[in-house]
This record gives sequence, C-alpha cells and structure tokens, in this order.
Amino acid sequence: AVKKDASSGFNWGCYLEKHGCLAAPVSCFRHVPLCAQWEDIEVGLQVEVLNTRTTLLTKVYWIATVIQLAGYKALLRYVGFEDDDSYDFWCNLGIADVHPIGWCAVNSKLLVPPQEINKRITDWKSYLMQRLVGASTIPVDFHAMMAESMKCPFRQGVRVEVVDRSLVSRTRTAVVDTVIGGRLRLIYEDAGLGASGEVLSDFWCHMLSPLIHPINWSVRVGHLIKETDKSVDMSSHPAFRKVFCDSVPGQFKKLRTVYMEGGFFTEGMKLEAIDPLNLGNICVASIRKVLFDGYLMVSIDGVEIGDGSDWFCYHASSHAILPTGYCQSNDIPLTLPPGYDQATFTWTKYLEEMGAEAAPRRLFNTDAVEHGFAPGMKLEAVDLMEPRLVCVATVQRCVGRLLLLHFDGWESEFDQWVDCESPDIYPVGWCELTGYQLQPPIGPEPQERTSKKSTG
Ligand code: MLZ
Repeated sequence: AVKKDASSGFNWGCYLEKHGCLAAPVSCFRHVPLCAQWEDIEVGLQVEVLNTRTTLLTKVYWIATVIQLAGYKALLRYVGFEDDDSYDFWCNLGIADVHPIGWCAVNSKLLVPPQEINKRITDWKSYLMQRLVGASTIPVDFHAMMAESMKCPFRQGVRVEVVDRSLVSRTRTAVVDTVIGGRLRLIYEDAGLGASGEVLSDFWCHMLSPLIHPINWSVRVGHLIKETDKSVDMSSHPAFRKVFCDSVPGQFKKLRTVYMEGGFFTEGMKLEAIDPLNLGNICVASIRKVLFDGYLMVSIDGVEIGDGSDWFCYHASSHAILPTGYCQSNDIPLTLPPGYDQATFTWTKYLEEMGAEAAPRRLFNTDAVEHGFAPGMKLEAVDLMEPRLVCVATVQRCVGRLLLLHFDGWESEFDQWVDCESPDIYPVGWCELTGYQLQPPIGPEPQERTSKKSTG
C-alpha cells in the first residue's frame, strides 16, 4: 500500500504525479532547513537507503538513485532496477533512513539488494563498483546539518509583542506556547481560558514574521499596544506556569535599514498596498502615521472606519507597500476605493482630487530578485487569514518580489500575495519534516497509482 503523509493522509508524490506538477526547490526558501546546502542535492545523486523489498527481519540497506526531486521529497529507485520504474518510491530526504554512500560500511550495516533483482545479477560487488564510479552522494553531515538548522531561539514561556488579531492596529503581549519548525503558537497574556481550560485567543506565526516583536518594541517605535488585562487569570495554562522570559531584539529578524533623512514617507502620501485583511488585493492606500525605526501606519482608501482601528503597521522595507502605478505597470488589477471605476481611474486624477502626493518610488523595496519561483510550482503555504493552517498551494504569478499564491481546491478569493522571502512559505515535505499538520486540498483526492509500487 502507498504510505501517506502521516500528518494528513495527503500524499505529495501521488499528487504531483497526477497533476504533472513541479515543486519549488528547497533552495528558493531562504529561511528553511538546509536551504544553502540544497544547491548540491540533484537528480542522479546516489544514497544508501533502507531496503524495504526484502523478507529479512533485520534492517538492511541498498543503494538508490534520485530520479526526481520535489522540495524535501525525492523519488528514489534502487540500483539494479535500471529503467524499470515500477518500484520507485518517494521519501523525505530530511527524515527517511537515507545516508551518503559509504555509511553502511562505516556503521557496519548490511547492503542487501531487493529481492526482485537479487537473482538477476550474480556478482553484486562488481555490479555496484561499476554503478558507483563517479557517483555523487549527499553530504556526510546531512542529518546533523538538518538538526542544527532546525534549532529555534524561542521556547515555551518567552514573551513577545504581536499584532492583536481582533484589532490589527495595535499589538498585544503574548507568550510562546508551542514551537514547531520555527512556527510559534502565541497565547495573548489576557486571552482568557474557557470552561475546560482551553485558550480563547491565540495566534500562529513564524519566528521571522514581521508581525512579532521584542518586548518594549511598541513603546519604542510609537505603536499602539493593548494594556494587558491583569484580572484575567491564565496561571493554570502550562505556557504561563513556565518562568517567563522577555524576548530581546537579537531573537528577531533584522530588518533592512531604511534612511529616514532626506525625504521619507510623510503622513497623507498615497501608495498601493496589500490589504492586510484581504491579501489577494492590492489597494489604493495612504500613509497615516510615520513611526520610529522606519515603521509606518497604512490604511486602505475609501473603506476606513474612521477611528484608526483598521490602520496597519508595515515597515518601509516591506514588500506589501508599493509605489503608485505598480499594479498598472505589472498588469495586476488595482482594488479601487468604492465609487471608482476601473475604466476611468487614473492616479494623476485621483491625487489631484485628493490634494495628495504619491510616495516617491525610491522609498520602496521593489528591487528585483532572482528567487527561482515560477508559476505552477507547488509548495506548502500559510493561509495568513488563519495562520495556524499550512496548506497545499501553487505559485500563480510572479511579479518582482511578489508571488501570488493559490490554495489548491479553494476559490481564488483565498489567493494571497506574499514576498518571495516570506517565512510563511515552505517547500513540499516541510510539514512532514517538522511534524506540522498539512492541510490537503479540499475536494476529491487524486487516485493513487494502482501498480504494486510501495513507498518508503
Ligand atoms: N473556515 C475557513 C477555512 C478556510 C481555510 C482556507 N485555506 C486555504 C473556511 O472554510 O472558509
């Protein structure tokens, strides 16, 4: 039987084969384990891998060749099957019992050929010698590097400031409850507990997310922070029984320095911005307030409540703010304020009408980058509207630094624009690697292959 992704019953290998899709390579994702090393992981590599095609009771290994790569997953074929693909199997290189050539010899493990080919080739030693000449393999310290790169500076009990999901214009103090693959489950300090002790309000984000900050950040940059309601008793929750520890700036992603002298963003300037509550829309927007350290409060024109509660904080270096005209020059539909018409809207007229000026183009971080993503590539991506969910997704468009992500099986209303260096996108196999639950596409599951194939 085909073994499925333990966490969700979803099988990436079958899914990619069925749809004939490519996965974005691990080297596209700067923040994930082994990104830098992945350049050397390629089709044709040979590895020593657990031999599942044997009736022996002891663990034995055999040599296999990488036939195809999909994120962390590799389609392997045992040496000796030559062009016969019927026993190919997908495995996650990060967790499978996969080792560099030579590992068995060093660790006194047995290399035994699969039963199907054992009889076909009599002199295995010289056969292998022939097949392994000039072969490349994975680095000797592959698994050690993997473990090293999965370390995380956050643990349960660390206090942070994070956006308040019930009022996006302010932050709120929260405590780290769980860490999985660098993703943090944060519990607001005054979230409250339900009748059976369940947390009433939490938030998930990656440790490199622009939405979390060290303690005292809000006061330092001049951002609104909710005063913690001291009357809420959280002490019976495990995350609050730990010795608290305030997070410090060194634990967070360093943002690109912006120079505020010599003409920076000013209040009232117009721009285009990703709607923080509707991440598939790029909208007509305004700078509402300039905070310290390059942070800005931005609002979406025409839909404002009026009390500032829907302003949103973006750093000046954020991918989510764009110069006026960006959508037009990149053939992206610009979401207009209510009452305006796509056919007649022009920025020149709008600015004149509003008596406003456009934020200068040079202030935006729209540098082109060679990110390696291409339309059609599959990946695992956070649904930022429900950031606990990591979902099966497809790159729909690439525009400069921006990727438009589509969630497989979902309407296009769920599509989201993200930066190519977003910490919320992961290679195929990341969930399996880190033990995070993957949300499979909704709708009918692709049919599994009916051959006698088995996966490792
Ligand atoms: N409760 C939501 C979940 C949507 C999750 C979509 N992820 C791509 C709904 O069903 O609308």
